[in-house]
Amino acid sequence: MAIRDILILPDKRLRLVSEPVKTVDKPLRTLIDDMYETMYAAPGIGLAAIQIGVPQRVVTMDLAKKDDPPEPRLFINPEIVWSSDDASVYEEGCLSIPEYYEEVERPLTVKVRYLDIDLKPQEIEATDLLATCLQHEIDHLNGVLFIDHISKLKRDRVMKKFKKAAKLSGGDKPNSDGLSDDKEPSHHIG
Ligand code: GNR
Ligand code: NI
Repeated sequence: MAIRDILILPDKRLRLVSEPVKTVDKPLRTLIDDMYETMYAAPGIGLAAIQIGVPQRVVTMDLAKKDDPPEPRLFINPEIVWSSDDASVYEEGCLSIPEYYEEVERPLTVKVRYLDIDLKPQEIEATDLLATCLQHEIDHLNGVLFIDHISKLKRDRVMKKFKKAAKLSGGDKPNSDGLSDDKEPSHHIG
C-alpha cells in the first residue's frame, strides 16, 4: 500500500477522459488499495483514479462520519442512468483544488450503474451527499471538475490563483524556468 501524490489544478491530466476497466488484475487491486490509502490520508470522502494520475474509471468513496466505522465504497465504470429533475445545492471541495469551496447545483437524486470488485453489475439510487459525491467523481472520469459548474468569473479567478501557485513553486511544467510562456503570458505589454 502506498499514499500517492494527488494531482493539483492546473495539471492537464485532470482533463483526461479515463478508460473503462476491463479486468481486475494485480495492478488494479494495488491501484484500489492505494486510492483508499490516499483518500483516507488526505482526508477526502471520494477519490477518482485520475486524481493520482491513473486514467481508469475507478472511484473510491467513504461517507461515514468521523468516529463512525468506515464504510468503504468502490465504483468501477460508474454511469448515471437517471437523474432527478429536482436539484440540490451543496458546497463542494476537491482534493485537486485544495482549500477552495463553492456551491454547486446538481440533480438531487441519481441512479448509477457500476461494476463491483468482481465486475458484477450493480445499481444504486443515491440522493443528497452520496448523489453529489458520485456526480463529482463521475465528472472526474470525464475530465470535468466542479469549478466547471460555477460561474466563469469564479472559475477564471480560481484558475489564475492555481496557475500562479504552480508557477511560483517551480512545479513540473515543462516551461518552469521563470521566464514568460507564450501560451500563458504573465505580463501584458501596453
Ligand atoms: O473530499 C471531498 N469532499 C467533497 C465535498 C463536497 C462535494 C464533493 C466532495 S469530493 C472531495 C474529494 C474529491 O476531490 N473527490 O474527487
Ligand atoms: Ni474531486
